[in-house]
Amino acid sequence: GSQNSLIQNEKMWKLMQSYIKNDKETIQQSIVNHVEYTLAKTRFDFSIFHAYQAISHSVRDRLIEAFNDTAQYFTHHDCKRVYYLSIEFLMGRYLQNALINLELEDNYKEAVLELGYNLESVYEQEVDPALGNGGLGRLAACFLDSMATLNLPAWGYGIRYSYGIFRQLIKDGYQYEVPDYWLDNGNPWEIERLDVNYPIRFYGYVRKIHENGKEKSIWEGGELVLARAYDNPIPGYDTYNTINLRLWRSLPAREFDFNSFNQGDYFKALEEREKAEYITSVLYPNDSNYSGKELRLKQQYLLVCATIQDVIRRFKKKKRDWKELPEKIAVQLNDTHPAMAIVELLRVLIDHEGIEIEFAWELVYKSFSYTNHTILPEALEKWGIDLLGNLLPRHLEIVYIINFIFLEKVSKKFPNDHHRLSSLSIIEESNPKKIRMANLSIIGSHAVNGVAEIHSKLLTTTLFKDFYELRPKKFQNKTNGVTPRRWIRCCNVQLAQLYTEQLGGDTWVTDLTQVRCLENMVEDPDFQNNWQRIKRQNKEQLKWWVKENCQIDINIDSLFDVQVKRLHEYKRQFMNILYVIHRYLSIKKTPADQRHAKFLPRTIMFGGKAAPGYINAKRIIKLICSVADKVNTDSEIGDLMKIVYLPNYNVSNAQIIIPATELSQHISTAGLEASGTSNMKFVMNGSLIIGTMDGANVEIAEEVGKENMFIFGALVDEIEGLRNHMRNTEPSQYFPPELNEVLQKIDEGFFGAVDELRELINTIRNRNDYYLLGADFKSYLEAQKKVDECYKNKSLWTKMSIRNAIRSSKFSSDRTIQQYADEIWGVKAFQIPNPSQNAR
Ligand code: GP0
Repeated sequence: GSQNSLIQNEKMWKLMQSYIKNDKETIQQSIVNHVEYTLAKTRFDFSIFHAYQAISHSVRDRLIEAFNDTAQYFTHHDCKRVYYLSIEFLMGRYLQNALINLELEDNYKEAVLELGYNLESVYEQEVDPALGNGGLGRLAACFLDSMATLNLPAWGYGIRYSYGIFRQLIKDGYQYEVPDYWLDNGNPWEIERLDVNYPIRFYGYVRKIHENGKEKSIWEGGELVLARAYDNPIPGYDTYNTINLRLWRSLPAREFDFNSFNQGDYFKALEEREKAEYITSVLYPNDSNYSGKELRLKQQYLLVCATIQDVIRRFKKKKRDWKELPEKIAVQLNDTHPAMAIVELLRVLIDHEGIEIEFAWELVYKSFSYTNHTILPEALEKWGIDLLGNLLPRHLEIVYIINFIFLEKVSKKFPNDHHRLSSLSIIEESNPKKIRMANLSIIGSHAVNGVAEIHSKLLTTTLFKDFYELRPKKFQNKTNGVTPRRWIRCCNVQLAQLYTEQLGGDTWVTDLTQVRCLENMVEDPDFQNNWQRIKRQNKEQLKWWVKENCQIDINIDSLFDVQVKRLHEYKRQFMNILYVIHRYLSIKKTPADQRHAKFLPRTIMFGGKAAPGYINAKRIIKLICSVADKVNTDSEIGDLMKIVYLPNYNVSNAQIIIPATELSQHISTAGLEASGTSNMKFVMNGSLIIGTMDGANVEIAEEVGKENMFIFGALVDEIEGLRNHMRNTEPSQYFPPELNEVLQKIDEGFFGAVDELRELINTIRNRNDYYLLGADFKSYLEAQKKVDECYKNKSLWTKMSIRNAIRSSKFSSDRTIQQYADEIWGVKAFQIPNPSQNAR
């Protein structure tokens, strides 16, 4: 009865320690208790790994109280919510980030030290959760941090893969892929929701019935699996708000298939059930590349179907009219991977809730918005209708209906314009026909955005031109950003300290524009010295990392030159290594006694994973490693030049690499890198950029000034002309002589591995230099020359470095997310009260 539960409630309040205290003793007690009661280890003898586990559990306790209160607060205020749907979340390690956001790092440091461990070493115990490929997945992670920090009622939804992106080993210059079973030692950062399970159907058929003169569709048969929720608390900074990343895992459905069990083949029947677990086993390791596998579509639909059920359940908790749906929810699609959510929501509204299709459609597109992350044709998702219709028969029907209604409207506005109609259609009239997920996403959304000015512009003038002409107001730009919590405060503690000292407080962590005030320190010799000291210490740290992981000694006084990102031809790591070869040959041609006068020592570092099936990307790795072998063992070169392949580039080693970098390379063919986000991280950490006018580089140049960067290469408007020229000209005739010389050396077998390296250089020699290395090489050489000139002048370089960092505030993901909130989602902040003021 109600009285009973009231009494119970009162007792509960008394029992609950609301907000555990955070003094040193309480922290130590909670750690030691977890050693004993959670890990069942003795508190008198536990390893550093157990220390990590116990510490994480004690942090988890603190996260959970804020997490529960935040959820309750949002429900109580019935706020409009944002759902960020992404097939990838590249979170990186949690412990340090959680402590910093909870502002508990110092307390834990002290507490843990007295228990015999150094907190920094404890951080190293954590696996790197890598449920993403690269930029797109890491963007989603930065966005969660900003949404929590900005107190937005937001949740992320994704997939809890058992295997994240593979671990990369480099052996004899080749990439090997090792499975990343990251859950081996459990995961203290997640909360398994045994009670949150949704059924997911695949295959089957659609049965039509007639009710009150209307046709109704019933999707039945096929196979059922369950999606189970795993919640990952995401704390904001300088707020108690802690939001949620809900990840789905597939499990066998509880309903027995009595038939197969009764057929007597008990083991066969169990085997069938076990298959369900496989759906969310592995993250697809292709970056910016569509592979068209059925299992991938199953993953996408599982994410979408479970999420929509969860969203609708939450919406229905309160009795209200369906017309309120777009006022209560905003669903953001991170690329087209979760785009079936549009069809799924529509299906539920018409088939289950009995809503008229026109009205249901209005609710859907008002609720959805879509972010595009690339214009590369090979990345655009197009599902064959056979595959899609087989797995999701009702969805295919609905896609046809949406398309029909849409094209009707278009042909009224543009009569007899067949070209336009076929480019706007969701169906590509190829053989077999295909569903274009981008078209579906645009039609089903009220807002579509690119991720940098230049990219958004290209969307409206090329890829989505016809859609733009139809609905210009739908198209927006939201320039990407990165979180200053992880990418300054966590990874560059010294720089953060310097900022805090100079600005008299740490509010810059949530308002990065404040660091612009340091403009007047650029000329200050003390400040410059501090700046150089910090960079040097970060370089020292990377030197040790390289020693340990690559067995190479690098020269701390050399220029640290870094290109770390997924291997892709459009990113042109190939052009970088071709330049490195040229530099090497030039040193060799110079008389030994003049070399040190003519060349500045450089350490050139590469890092990044190649998709397992991407042959040219793997050949580029081989070339880099072959050149590294040659150069690093050449006694004439000494420490004038070292080349390093940093293995297994991931979030946690990015946190070491980026703060130590002095020059970073972002050299994609103009128009092809949608934004780039590591460029922002590098600039924030005082690295200079050598780069093309592409993606966010363009806006970085606007902010920090072109004179503080090394910009080179063809502009986006010149690309088409250059490509035509390339196709019509003998390469050796327009390639600069420096490039021809380098290619010839490779061709001669100077770096070994002749056969495969020849295949690689032929990709640019046979009039198919699609990414225009030949056209940009000359200006790349010139930009490199300027780099050397500037680096010679230490104080000039330092000033440029400072200017880059303090003018980078635009690229905080707080700015990005505030724009999404205001201009796309229409959501407001709801901050939970400080619990110390919270009279319960
Ligand atoms: C774009 F299409 N990106 C895709 C994809 O499948 N995966 C992916 O990571 C990236 C872009 O290449 C980017 O330019 C961009 O900044 C990022 O998405 C986030 O918008 C660099 O990683």
